[in-house]
Amino acid sequence: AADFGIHDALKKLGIKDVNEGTSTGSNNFSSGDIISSYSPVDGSLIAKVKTTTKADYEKVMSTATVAFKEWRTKPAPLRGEIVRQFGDKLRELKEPLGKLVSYEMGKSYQEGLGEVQEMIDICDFAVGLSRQLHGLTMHSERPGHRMYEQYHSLGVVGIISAFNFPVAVWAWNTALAWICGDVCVWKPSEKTPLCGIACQNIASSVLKANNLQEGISCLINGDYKVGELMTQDNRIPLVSATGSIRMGKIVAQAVAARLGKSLLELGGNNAIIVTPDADLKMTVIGAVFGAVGTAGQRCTSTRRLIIHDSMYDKVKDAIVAAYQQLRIGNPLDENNHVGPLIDTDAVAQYKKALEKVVAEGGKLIVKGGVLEGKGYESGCYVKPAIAEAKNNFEIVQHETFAPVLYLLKYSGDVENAIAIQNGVVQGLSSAIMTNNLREAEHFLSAWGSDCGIANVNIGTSGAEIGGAFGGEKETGGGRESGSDAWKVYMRRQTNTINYTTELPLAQGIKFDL
Ligand code: UN1
Repeated sequence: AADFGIHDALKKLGIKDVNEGTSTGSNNFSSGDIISSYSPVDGSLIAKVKTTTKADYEKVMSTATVAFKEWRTKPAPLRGEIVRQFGDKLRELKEPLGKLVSYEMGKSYQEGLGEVQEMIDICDFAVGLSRQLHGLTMHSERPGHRMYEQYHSLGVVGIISAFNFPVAVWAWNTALAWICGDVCVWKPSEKTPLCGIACQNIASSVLKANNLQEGISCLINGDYKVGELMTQDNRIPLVSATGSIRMGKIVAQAVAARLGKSLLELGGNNAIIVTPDADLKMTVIGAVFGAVGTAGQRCTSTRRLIIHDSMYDKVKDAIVAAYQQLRIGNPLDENNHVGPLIDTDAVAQYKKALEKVVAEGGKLIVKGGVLEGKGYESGCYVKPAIAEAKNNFEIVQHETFAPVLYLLKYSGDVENAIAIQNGVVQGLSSAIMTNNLREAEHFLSAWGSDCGIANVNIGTSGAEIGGAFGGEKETGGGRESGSDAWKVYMRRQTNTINYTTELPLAQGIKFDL
C-alpha cells in the first residue's frame, strides 16, 4: 500500500517504527509491558510502546513535583513565552503530526490537521491569557484595610485523554496548566500511544531549548490501571479526564474520596432540532458532517435529529440522498469523507447498536454494514447508518461511538422538540436550525437547551477553542479550553491587609482585652 508519507512523519516526530525497536518519549521512564499500536487505516503494526509500571510512575512523579517547585516561581508571562514557542513548534510540525493523528486514530487527514490547529489556537489563547490571570479587588468593610484575591499555581495536573482527540485535548489542558504554573502528567489513550509520544517529544524539545526541567511535561502509558495511580494520588490536586460516562464516574469517585478536584468531559448525546423555518441546505451540511465526521467518534457528534413533522419527509430524503454521496475509505486519501472506526471492538458496538434499534422497533433507512475487501482489510470500516427511532429507546438514550444517526419526529411548538432534546442523561452539545427569532431565543433561554453548548444554525460538533467547552448532567460538568476555564487549574486565595494601627474585627464584633 502507498504509505502516504507515514514513515517520514514518524521520523520527524522522533518515533521509532516497529522495525527500529520500542519507542519511548522523552522523560518517559516506562519499562513495563508492551502496547502495540495498530493503524485502523490498513491494520498494520506502526510501533511498540512500553507501559508505565508503579515504580516508573514514582520516578515520573518525583520529576514532576521537583519541576513544579521551580516552574511556579517563573512569572506567568514568561511561562506564556514557553507556550508561544511550543505553538511555533506545532506550526512547524503540523503536517507530520496531523498525519500521525489520521493514521493512528483513523480520522481524515483534514480533521487531523484541524486537530493540530486546535492545539496551535489554544497556545495563542494561553499566551495572551498569561498576562490576564486576573483576580478581583473588593472593598473591605473595615477602615484602612485592603482586600483582594489572587490565583496561585495548583501543582501537578493529571490528564487522562481519549483516543478520538488524541492530541488536542491534551494541549487544551497543558497550555492552560502551563501558563497557570502547573506541571502535567499525561496518560493518553492506550489506543493512540504514538500520538502521546509525539506530543511529549515536542513539549520536551521546547523545555530543553529553554533549560527548563523536563518534569514540566510528563507522559505515562497504559490502560485504566495506570490512570488509577493518578486518581488515587494525593500529590495530584486536579485530574482532568475525557472519556466515557462509565470511566468518568470511576475517576470522579476516586478523586472525590481524597477530596481532590476533577474536571470531567464525558459522553454526549447531541441533537439538532430542525424546525419548520430551517434552511434545508445548512441543515443537511450540519447534520451530515456532525453525524459522520470522525466516523461519529466525537463527543460532540450529532446522534439525533429532531425534525418537525411538517419538514420530516423533506429533511429525511435530503439526508438520505447526501449519505449516498459519502465515500468511505483511507482517511489519508483526501477524496474520502469517512475513515475507519478506532478498532474492531468499536465495530462490534456499532453492529450491536444497529441490531438493537431494530429490535426496539426502529427502522433502518440507511442500512449501514461493515465493509470488506480491498482497502478495508483492517476490518474497521463501516457505512454510516440512519434509523428512524423514538427518543425513549434504550439505544437512543445511549452514546454509541459510531456513525449511527437517529431520526426523531416532533409536532407542535419548539417546546416539544426541546423536551425531546433534553430528555437524555447527557448534556454536552445541542443545536437548532431555524430562521425564527422566537424559536432560537426560546432554545437559548433558561428553559431551553440544558446542554453546555447550544448553537443556532450550526451543527453540534466543531466547537472553537475560545469558548468554554464542556457539558452538564452526566457529561460531567467540566469546562475546558477558552473563557475562564483556566481558573480550575489554579487555587484562589483571598487576601486582606490591615494598614492601620488598630485591629477592628469584621462584622463589628467587640473583643476588648
Ligand atoms: C471531543 O470530541 O472530545 O467540538 C472534543 C468539537 C471539537 C472538540 C471535540 N472542537 O468537535
